[in-house]
Amino acid sequence: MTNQSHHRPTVREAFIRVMRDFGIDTVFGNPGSTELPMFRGFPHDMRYVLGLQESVVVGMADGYAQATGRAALVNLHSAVGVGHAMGNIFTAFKNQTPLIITAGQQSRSIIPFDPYLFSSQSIDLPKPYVKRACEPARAADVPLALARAYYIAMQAPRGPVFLSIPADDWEIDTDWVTTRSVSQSIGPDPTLLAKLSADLNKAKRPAIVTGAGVARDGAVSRLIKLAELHQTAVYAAPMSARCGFPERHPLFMGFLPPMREKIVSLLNGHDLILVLGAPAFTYHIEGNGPHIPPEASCWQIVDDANTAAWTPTGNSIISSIDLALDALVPTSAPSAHRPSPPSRATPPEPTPSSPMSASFVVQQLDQARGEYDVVVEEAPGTRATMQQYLPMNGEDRFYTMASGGLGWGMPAAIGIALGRQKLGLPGRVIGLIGDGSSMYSIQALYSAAELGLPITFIIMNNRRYAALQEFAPVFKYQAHEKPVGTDLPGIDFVRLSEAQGVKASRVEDPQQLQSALQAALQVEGPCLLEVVIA
Ligand SMILES: Cc1ncc(C[n+]2csc(CCOP(=O)(O)OP(=O)(O)O)c2C)c(N)n1
Ligand SMILES: [Mg+2]
Repeated sequence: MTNQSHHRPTVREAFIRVMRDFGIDTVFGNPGSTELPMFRGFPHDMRYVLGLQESVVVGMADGYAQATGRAALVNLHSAVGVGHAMGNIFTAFKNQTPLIITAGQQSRSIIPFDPYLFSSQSIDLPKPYVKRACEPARAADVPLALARAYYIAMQAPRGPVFLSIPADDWEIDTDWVTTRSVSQSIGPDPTLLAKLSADLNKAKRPAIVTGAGVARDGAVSRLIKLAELHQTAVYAAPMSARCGFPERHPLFMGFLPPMREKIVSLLNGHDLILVLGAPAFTYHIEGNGPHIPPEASCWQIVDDANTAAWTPTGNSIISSIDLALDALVPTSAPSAHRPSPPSRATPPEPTPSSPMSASFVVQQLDQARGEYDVVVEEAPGTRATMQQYLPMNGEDRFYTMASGGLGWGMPAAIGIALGRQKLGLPGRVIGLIGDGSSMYSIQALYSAAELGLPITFIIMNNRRYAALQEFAPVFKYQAHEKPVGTDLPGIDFVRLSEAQGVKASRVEDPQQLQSALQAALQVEGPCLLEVVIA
């Protein structure tokens, strides 16, 4: 991996060579004065992907990093750019997406005079939602800091790393950096794993709860093997951001909600619960009592030591999921015959109505979509409907955000499409986005048009924040009492889209939905379909 030249390089030259050594040929950014020196003489074989607001920049980079499995490089403008980006930096942290986020800083020579655009506490600003934040003490150390940022971003648990770079650093002489192989995965403790294996072999009715970590580690086919060997029921972890098991598999039992009592009742009857690549459990509302059925024991495998530490019950093994399953599958020998778990009930067939129901739209989308298409979802009120009518088929077919922060889905769809294009993967990206959610980073459409990627944005337009209205009774709202600030009438998504260069149409009539969906899935580049629902 090392490269040597005879002259002493500038910081810029050494930085770009570190990027090349790591295979980074794309920069996601929104530039300002303090970043201009970084990009002077920008290499012709590298690509700068412009986002018109920093939430878009980070969301695109997150999708790209997830699709390619490699850290993506982001460039932001000083404190203001980091501020705009912060919501999606939080999301990247929760998604465990490897990002190297660079931000320009004012020139070192004028920092004593609190200059315009100076970020006075540059490294504190993105904390605590980055794994490391650094402004190198010397200009010459910037390329070395980039290499360290890459290793940290890629180490389990993966996540964003922040690097603040003063504008006058780029021309300084430095030395070439020798990049190295640094391990990224964590292997399981063999003693604990043997104990888990023995417990699992003895269990009478085990269940597996699968989270985003399974897909992140490319371990879905290993998990299928383990589940089939043990005839375990498989549930998706609450709020899982990826598809950790094919949802039409006979062992798939459905989705756990983020509510303690409901999880306990759904898992009731299982004597061992093995949670893979997920917190046990992510809650959204208050709950009481036990976290798992009283007669069950719990095992967890996660790559995040912090999550393992707060888990309230059972034993946790800190490990990458692929390595843990590689060790667990060969020792699988269930001691008792286990009957196959009962198959899931099929949901009722939705009927066309005017206005259309979300379930009818999602079921029609299931019929229209292609075999290799990928769904990126950010439509909170449609999530449960999607889980019923739009089953996903494995680790690179479904993405949402793990954080709960809206404004990620539109740009992430673009980054995922770009990453899939780089890997030469087939299929379109379908962005299933709520009307409210889309507006947090609607400028993403401009980037989609610029890049000409095969993406179909489907805006589920119910003219409101339905999820919040539906959540209101949890906080003791009466049936007739609507929370303030939750209606969004009058947004014209067709014009918003066309104004940014993305073809768009609207459908209200259930009879026209199927043909509208098919047309929107066949457009050459990006397009948007506004679907008016009840
Ligand atoms: C950044 C951010 N701000 C506010 C919220 C709170 N929030 C959760 S769901 C929701 C409504 C989303 O509306 P929409 O996308 O139209 O989906 P719907 O609920 O109507 O299906 C809001 C505002 C959030 N999760 N993230
Ligand atoms: Mg809505």
